[in-house]
Amino acid sequence: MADISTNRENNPEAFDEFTQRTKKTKTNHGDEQGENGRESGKNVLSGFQTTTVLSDSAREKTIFVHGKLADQNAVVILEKTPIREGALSEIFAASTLELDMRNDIYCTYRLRSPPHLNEMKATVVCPATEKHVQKYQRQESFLVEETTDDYQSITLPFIQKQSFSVQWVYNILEKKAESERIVFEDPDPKLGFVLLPDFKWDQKQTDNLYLIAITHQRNIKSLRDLTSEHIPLLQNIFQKGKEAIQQHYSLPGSKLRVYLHYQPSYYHLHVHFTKLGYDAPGCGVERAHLLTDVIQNLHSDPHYYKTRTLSFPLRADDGLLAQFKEAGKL
Ligand code: M7G
Repeated sequence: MADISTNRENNPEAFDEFTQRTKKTKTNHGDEQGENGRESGKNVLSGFQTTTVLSDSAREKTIFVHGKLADQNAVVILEKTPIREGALSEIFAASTLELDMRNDIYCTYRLRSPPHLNEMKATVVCPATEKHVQKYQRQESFLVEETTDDYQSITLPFIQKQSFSVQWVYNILEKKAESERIVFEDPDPKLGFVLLPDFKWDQKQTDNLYLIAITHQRNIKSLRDLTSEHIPLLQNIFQKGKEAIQQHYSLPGSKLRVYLHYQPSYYHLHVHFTKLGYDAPGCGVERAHLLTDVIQNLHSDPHYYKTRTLSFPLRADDGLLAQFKEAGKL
């Protein structure tokens, strides 16, 4: 794998250069649609040079690519977007059809729909750190059981040194990015949060609805930090988050899966809201903790998450896994 030396933390100028370049593109074309890389007109990916395919899935219709964008390390994720029911009549009326095979009552065709009905979602991380490249690389996982002592002696020192930057989270809270995407905000500094679409969701249909609620409190890293003192915050997120989703997307709470990840990738407390039935990445039992269970557990034991052994999966080349192995825990 290519050497990953640039990142936002150790090379802010490089990050700024990419941001400036994309901002300039917006101005030049006067057709701005949103944040970095989302502007129409100019293709900021035209010079992307692929180094490796990190993973792909024919079933999910996704490919994760590592490469270079203007000499900086970048990860690009391409994903074919779902077919919307509302687009069906146009797809049937305006596409061309080429017969692949016919057998009795069975036919398959190549259907070429008009380009606007055949979009891909492209997510760009640039400059990407080595940790981003690892995150998106297909890898074997191992389940780790973390005692409270393990958390203090292994996990906490590791995440204090090596976790992803949460600058993007602060940008959202300070309205420096994605402000137009905010669905709901409770500005209370203790109980408040911002609810907005997760960047995995293209917002074209609610089948794969995915929002995140980010707390205004900045000192809660993860589930491990929660105590009964946070119950009002968690209840507030649960109640108001569900109400806002009902209002904006007409989906009742009974259609939502509301949970926290342990371990998260970003150590600033946030809650995931996904549509029940959507097999969202990371919604499996080994990583997702239902918010209702979390609240109940804290009711029954104020220090539940401070004292319990918690299990979670780690990918083969995760530095944290190496630390657990070194400590003879695996
Ligand atoms: P997580 O549990 O910390 O990690 O969740 P995960 O990515 O391994 O699930 C963080 C969530 O924030 C994920 O669902 C990400 O897709 C989402 N996310 C990450 N970033 C960098 C952004 C961003 O810049 N904007 C938005 N809206 N969502 C993001």
